[in-house]
Amino acid sequence: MTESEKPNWRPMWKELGIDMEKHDQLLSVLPDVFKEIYIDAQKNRPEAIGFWDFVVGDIHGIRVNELKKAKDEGKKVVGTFCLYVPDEIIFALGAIGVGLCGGTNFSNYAAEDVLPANICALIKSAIGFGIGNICPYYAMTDILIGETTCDGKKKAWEVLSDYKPIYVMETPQCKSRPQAREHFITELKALIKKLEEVTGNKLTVENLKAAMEKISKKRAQMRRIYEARKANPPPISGKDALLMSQVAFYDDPDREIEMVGKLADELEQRIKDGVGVGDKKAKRILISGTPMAIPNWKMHHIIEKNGAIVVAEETCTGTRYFDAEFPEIKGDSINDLLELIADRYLNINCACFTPNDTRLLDIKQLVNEYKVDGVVLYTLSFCQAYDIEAVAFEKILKKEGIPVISITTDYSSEDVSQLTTRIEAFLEML
Ligand code: BJ8
Repeated sequence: MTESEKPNWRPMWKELGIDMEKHDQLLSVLPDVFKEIYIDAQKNRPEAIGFWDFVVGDIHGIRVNELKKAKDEGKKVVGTFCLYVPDEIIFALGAIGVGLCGGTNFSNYAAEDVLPANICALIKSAIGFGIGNICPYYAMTDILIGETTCDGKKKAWEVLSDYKPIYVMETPQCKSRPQAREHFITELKALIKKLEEVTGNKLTVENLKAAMEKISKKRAQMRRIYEARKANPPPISGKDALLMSQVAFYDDPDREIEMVGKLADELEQRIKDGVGVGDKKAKRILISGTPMAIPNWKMHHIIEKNGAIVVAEETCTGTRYFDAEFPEIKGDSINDLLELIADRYLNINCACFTPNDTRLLDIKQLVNEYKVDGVVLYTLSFCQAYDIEAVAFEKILKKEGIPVISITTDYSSEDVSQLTTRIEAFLEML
């Protein structure tokens, strides 16, 4: 669809109460940034990635319109901010889940009066989008689901509750203890009760199983993309793989299964044909740390602009999204299925939990499987959980002979030249 063929979405945005002046400013910048980073800076991209280019070009268009239509038909839209809130339950109850993490400092101005200056960029961005009425996805939500992962988020939900209906799910802090599983299942049941009230639908073994199968299929297709990235040269850039993952948070799961599947087919064919992005000698980088919500493409761009290729991300916009899986979707009761869900979700290794040694094991496994030359430990400023783990992980990885660099940054572009210098030196050292 060309620019002139695009439907006029402005009446929809106005109807949603979007701050049009700010929204226009945002949409006047984003396409240029995207063009610079994705279209102009990359060569030999897979053809199927055109779908994602389109999605970003129409970021507040077709998908928002789909949500609007679904709402007109009585469906509810549920906004989430963390992988620990199971999409399976949301979709089983006939609602639509959309990930709302913010990846740009554009919305910070709206959060400045309600949040301290020294808070993680992801929280500031997400809260700014919510209360500044800039994001149509927020405007579409009937309820937001927060969670008690990091302290910043916990307190941010209190702020957000003045503007939007929000329900907070309590995630256990010591997830490896046996009682954590029990506690998480109790919390899942409370979430179900809340969402049943909101949607007017009842959770059944059948609808939960169907949703588990659907969301699993989506994760399985994403896993294929990552499998393909193990090839040398990788058939897709880190930037394009990141984009695929970022869009998966808010797109329709059925369409994702289809489109990610098509992309995976193409990547597998490219590997057979010996087609890749970059050359075989390019340094292979693993990024590990805090999630990169759309449009946070900064780190990948710096690394790939300097001739290396990001081959995997140990992040929630990377392997943590799809790594853990149900062994088999079977059970005769909701309880049986919730046990499967709890086990799958408690297997996500986020720094908000203690102990979290399994994350280090994941990093080492990825280094081996993806033949990684160097690890970038990526932390958003003021994210204490990931920052503290980065200090320990850097020491351990270095001791084991794995080259590593620790980067703490935010969404601004002020440190780009400084980061570029550090990455260039790191790549040279590899
Ligand atoms: S499962 S990583 S999505 S909590 S970067 S807001 S932790 S101060 S996003 Fe996360 Fe769930 Fe964990 Fe993943 Fe806080 Fe850190 Fe900010 Fe973070």
